[in-house]
Amino acid sequence: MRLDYLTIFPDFFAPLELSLPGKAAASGLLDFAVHDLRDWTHDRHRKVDDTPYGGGAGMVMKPEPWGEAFDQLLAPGATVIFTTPSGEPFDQRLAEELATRERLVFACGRYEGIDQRVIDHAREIAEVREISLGDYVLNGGEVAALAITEAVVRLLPGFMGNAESLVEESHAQGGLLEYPVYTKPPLWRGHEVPAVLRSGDHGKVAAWRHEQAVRRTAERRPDLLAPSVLDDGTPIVRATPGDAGEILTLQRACWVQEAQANDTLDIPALQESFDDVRGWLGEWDTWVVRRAGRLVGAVRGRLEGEHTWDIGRIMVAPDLQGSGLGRVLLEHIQAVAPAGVTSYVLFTGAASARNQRLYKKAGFRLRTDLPAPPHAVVLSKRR
Ligand code: JD8
Repeated sequence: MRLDYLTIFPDFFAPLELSLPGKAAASGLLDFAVHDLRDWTHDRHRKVDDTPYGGGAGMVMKPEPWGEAFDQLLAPGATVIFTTPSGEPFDQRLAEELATRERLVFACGRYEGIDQRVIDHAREIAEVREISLGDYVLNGGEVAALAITEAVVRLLPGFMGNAESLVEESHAQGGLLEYPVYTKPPLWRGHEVPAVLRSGDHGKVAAWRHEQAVRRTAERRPDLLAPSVLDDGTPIVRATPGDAGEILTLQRACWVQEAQANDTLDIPALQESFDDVRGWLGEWDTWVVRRAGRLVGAVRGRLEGEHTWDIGRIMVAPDLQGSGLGRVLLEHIQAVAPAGVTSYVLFTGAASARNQRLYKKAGFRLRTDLPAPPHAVVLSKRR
């Protein structure tokens, strides 16, 4: 990847000299250059700004120096990034997209901004992205260019020591915030490292980390938990303890049908009490769907070991069965499985033909080699 920076403050990019070269040179993955915009002025004052048409405070950057700089710098296939407070929000998904480009040219403005014709002109000759680092006002585009550079370059293959860690990160895969991390000593200033992390039980550690990540995200960034929605816009949201009663009611309604289909009442979901439901709501990632306030669907998932996502209790109100809600709940619970999950497992009634059709259509396969609860069959699917 080739990176070019156009700015009236080239020294702003000195940090690149620190962070990039070693790795870049070593891997041949990257080269970069910083350019002083004033190099494309021809007057003795090297003027890059002028007063705004239409009046108002401050100065605007003149178009001519940019035009001449682009004439020299913009080779075919280049992507020009104008960092601007009025740009599209920068996030991990955009970083992953920009990491696929061969050449990025950062146009870093100052003053009140750059003459709009520079952006319009650039769009005629190259891919242009106007990107904002965040909803706050900086004095120029350089800081944003540096931040975008770090977020993009670290995604380049061979750049990060262990690519695996990229998968687990916050915001990667539209995911959860980081779980808390600890290192030695086990006790520090009266603060202990959580015992589960020193248990050696990888399954329990993975489950604790996922539960912590979910809790943090719900507390700090509920927007990241934005529900996926049904075709009619109905959201699938995380269940709360307050949903326990309705979940119990829906569960009983749904498993009466399972009991009829499998000719047995010996089904845990049918036997559970209100407290049982409240109990497992704290252990499973549970999602619900409400229509006109009525809880009409639910599903749960949790880690079994390190890499298996245990799916269960897919419930759809009897009057809505056949509407596709079950399929959407099954897709959703797969989608929200943690990054490290490599397979899904679930079980249903041995005589529950409709459920088994739904799961097989979704790519699950019967697993006669795995132990199944009484009157049930197990199905699994690789992620
Ligand atoms: C480029 C000039 C300053 C902005 C008048 C203050 C990005 N997330 C972000 N916040 N601010 C910027 C940014 C600010 C810039 C320039 C980016 C060029 N300014 C201007 C408009 C109001 N002054 C940014 N990315």
